[in-house]
Amino acid sequence: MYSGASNFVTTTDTAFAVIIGISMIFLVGITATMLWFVFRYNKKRNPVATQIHGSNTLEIVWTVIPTILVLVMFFYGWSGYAPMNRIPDDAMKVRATARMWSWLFEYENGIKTDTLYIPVDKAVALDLISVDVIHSLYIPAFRVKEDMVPGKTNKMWFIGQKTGDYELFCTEYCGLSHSYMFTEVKVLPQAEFDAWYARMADTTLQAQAAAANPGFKGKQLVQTNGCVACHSLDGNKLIGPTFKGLYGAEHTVMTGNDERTITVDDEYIKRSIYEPDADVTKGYTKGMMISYKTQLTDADVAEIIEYLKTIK
Ligand code: HEC
Ligand SMILES: [Cu+2]
Repeated sequence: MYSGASNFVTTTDTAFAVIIGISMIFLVGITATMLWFVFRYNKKRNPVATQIHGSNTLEIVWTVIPTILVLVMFFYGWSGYAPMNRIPDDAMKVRATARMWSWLFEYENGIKTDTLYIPVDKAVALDLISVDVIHSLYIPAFRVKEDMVPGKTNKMWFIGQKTGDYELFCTEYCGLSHSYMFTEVKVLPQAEFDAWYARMADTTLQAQAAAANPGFKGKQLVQTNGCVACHSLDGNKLIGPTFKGLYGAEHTVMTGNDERTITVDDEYIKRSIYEPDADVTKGYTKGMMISYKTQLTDADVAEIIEYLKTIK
């Protein structure tokens, strides 16, 4: 509690402390009264019950005190919640996209990542997009959480006040691999963030890295498009077949109602990405993978193929 990781920690934790405090007073008070009554008014000690009819004082007391307590809780809740809806004008904008089952963060200069990098002590505003079902973005350490609803752009903002890595995950049960929807927020010192931001946007640097490592660009595409939520790189079977050793492997697939054996080559991979349901790999479910026709160009697919060749 009160870690100060974001600007909303103190108000949220205070609201919780107040509510828990009031609840504890009632828990202890009511339990003690009950025990006292069992002792004082049992049949042996108090054989004849007393009937009480009406008491204005009592009624006023049990109306006014709870009303005040509820208003106190409301006050702390509201004063913590209201600022969450007032996004500062100078906030850095990031578009956060959720899909089954991964995250994508897009910055104003076009950078795309699967991890949220932010500078310390700077307001960051997220546009929350979902491309399929309802997800919910939650950063526990920052005390922020907001649903991501298809067709609607919800917003969220915060200031990361301490450098470090924090968990970010989906809290809306969104299907089979919901538990894979986690990533990190990396809060960096401003200078380090600026360096990262410039490096990621530097096309010459990116091109050099790509030339030095075959599959470099494809690897980025596979990460930012969330393929690894369903396809492992280490041979494990997830929702889809593993990418390990995929290129050149012989697979049995269902094409319509026909079973046939194919060799995984460029053409097959391209077809699998653009029309996943055309050939369904045996042992896997049709309709799980969406078509990436509108999201990945032919050039992107070629990069992905280069990358898949490297995972042996
Ligand atoms: C929601 C889960 C999911 C995501 C995300 C996903 N896939 Fe798939 N993928 C599957 C499933 C399930 C299959 C097997 C059934 C089929 O062929 O449609 C599959 C099949 C494939 C195949 C054929 C594999 C084989 O062994 O025959 C390739 C290639 C492929 N996916 C590539 C990708 C790429 C590249 C991405 C990211 C751009 C991606 N997938 C994203 C679930 C997913
Ligand atoms: Cu989700």
